[in-house]
Amino acid sequence: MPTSAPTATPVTPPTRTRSAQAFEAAQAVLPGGVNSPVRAFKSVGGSPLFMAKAQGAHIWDVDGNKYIDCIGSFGPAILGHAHPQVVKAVQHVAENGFCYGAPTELETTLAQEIIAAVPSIEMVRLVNSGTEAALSAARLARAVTGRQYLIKFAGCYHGHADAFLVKAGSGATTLGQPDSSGVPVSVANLTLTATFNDSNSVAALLSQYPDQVAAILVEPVVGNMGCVRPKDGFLKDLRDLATASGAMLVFDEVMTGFRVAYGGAQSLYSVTPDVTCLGKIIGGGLPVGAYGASKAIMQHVAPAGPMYQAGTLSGNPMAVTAGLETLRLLQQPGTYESLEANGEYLARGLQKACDEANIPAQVQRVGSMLTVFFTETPVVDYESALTVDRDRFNTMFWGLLNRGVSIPPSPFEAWFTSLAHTPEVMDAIIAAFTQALTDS
Ligand code: HOZ
Repeated sequence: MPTSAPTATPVTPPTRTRSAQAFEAAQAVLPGGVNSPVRAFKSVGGSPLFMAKAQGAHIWDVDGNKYIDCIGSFGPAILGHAHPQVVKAVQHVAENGFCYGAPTELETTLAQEIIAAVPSIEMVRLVNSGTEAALSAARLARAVTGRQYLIKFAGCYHGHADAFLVKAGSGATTLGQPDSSGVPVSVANLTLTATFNDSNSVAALLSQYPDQVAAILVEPVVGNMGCVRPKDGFLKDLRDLATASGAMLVFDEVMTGFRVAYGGAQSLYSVTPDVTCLGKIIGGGLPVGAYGASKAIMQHVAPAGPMYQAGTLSGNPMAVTAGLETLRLLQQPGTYESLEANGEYLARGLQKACDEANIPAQVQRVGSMLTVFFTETPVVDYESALTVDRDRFNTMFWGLLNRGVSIPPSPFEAWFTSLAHTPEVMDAIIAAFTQALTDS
């Protein structure tokens, strides 16, 4: 029974006329009015907010309303928005031209930083997005092994390449389109799906397709069906299964790289994949991706080897500079301790609020990634993620937004907090959440 359930305090939504007008205009020229489906409010209803600026832990919409931002651009904004040192560095390089179609020394420096941080990487290729990183990693695994099949996990999302839009999480699940139209059946048939946190499901596929699986791809901490932790031993089991079967283990650390620990989930859980995908934080908010592995594996990539992959804007000076400056700031002592302590404080506060209101919820968190799942069942895989109470989520989403807190418009996304999310900011989120629990 509730011990100290808060009294309901109705809230008056702020004016969002200009956002509504902006959405109207956008819908005429952009499919669904957005450039990425996860930004749409299709599953929560209403029009998306159009944003004007962001600073630190806060973001402002075009109507001038201020929100605490718990989206963090879906991952990159780990320092908080518009960190002055990053802004200054990007301004400085911009004055020398935006991109050259020729190599720069900056790219080598970023590669050196990544290699020093991420245990599995001895050599890295910079690309422009997490999608590019994942599709290149799959091609690399196929090139090295000479095999065709991929194993992914239901509810994991590795960007929007054809091979991965099979039981995909993130916006694909939010919109009820985990298998996309337009993906050739012959391509989709090469992607086998296993159950996250169930290594037996992987073992079964490997024995069903002996010597045919090129890669086992996994988000080592899932962010794309909401935040789902790996059970003890699960990642190690994947490592052992990959080694025994000759498949490559690919960690998609686009979200978790430099987020759950400086060296990513592989350093947090001490499991070394063959190939690692990165993105988000390593571009400091500008478009970037990367994939890396041992030198022996990466020597297969053109022009060193026969696997072709290329990009006009890959390694452009602005994105590389934003990434480099971000990594340098993350190296300051206490960074990850602070992200952990403040993340834990937030998660405890949110769980306590649900418990006291007698509302079934699982607040799941790793470091500064977190999801509130409104369900009685701990979420360990896709099936359990789908048990969430979507109506309650929608009420919470609007309750928070109307009280000045912006979270992803989907129950199947992680919230991302930053170094700018101080305990005072967390208190404000918890207070808004506690009040929002009384909404109906
Ligand atoms: N993985 C991100 C959200 N789950 C991608 C963001 C996007 O698709 O725009």
